[in-house]
Amino acid sequence: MNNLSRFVIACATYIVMAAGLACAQDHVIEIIADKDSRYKIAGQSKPEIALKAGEQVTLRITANKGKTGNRDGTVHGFTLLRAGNRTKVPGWSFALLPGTQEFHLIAPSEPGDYWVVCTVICSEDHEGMNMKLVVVP
Ligand SMILES: [Cu+2]
Repeated sequence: MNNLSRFVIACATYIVMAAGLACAQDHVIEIIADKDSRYKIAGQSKPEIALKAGEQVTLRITANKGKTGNRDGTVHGFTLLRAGNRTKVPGWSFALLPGTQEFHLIAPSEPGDYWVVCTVICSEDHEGMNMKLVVVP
């Protein structure tokens, strides 16, 4: 093998590794907080999020106004609770305005079951606006 081909292979290896790294750090989840007071994820009949403990994740949430909303313009909420004791996970509570917003987050470090709940009275079906989130080791 000559030097040039060694160089080409080294470059190709580097590019593949860099691309892999970029993908690993760019876990994007698209969520709709919809007008019928339900969270939705494209391709899933029941919305559920799976994250690796401590991973970087981007939530891209599109909120569509239901029948009611808060006076400050927020139409839905998104708050993460630990399933066991219903306590809030710090840094995981958002007020959603109509339209699309992105949140750059770190997944909880503790594996287990979590619940996302809406915190804005968005319609008479608001109580049912939740979704499971699972953190795996
Ligand atoms: Cu709600």
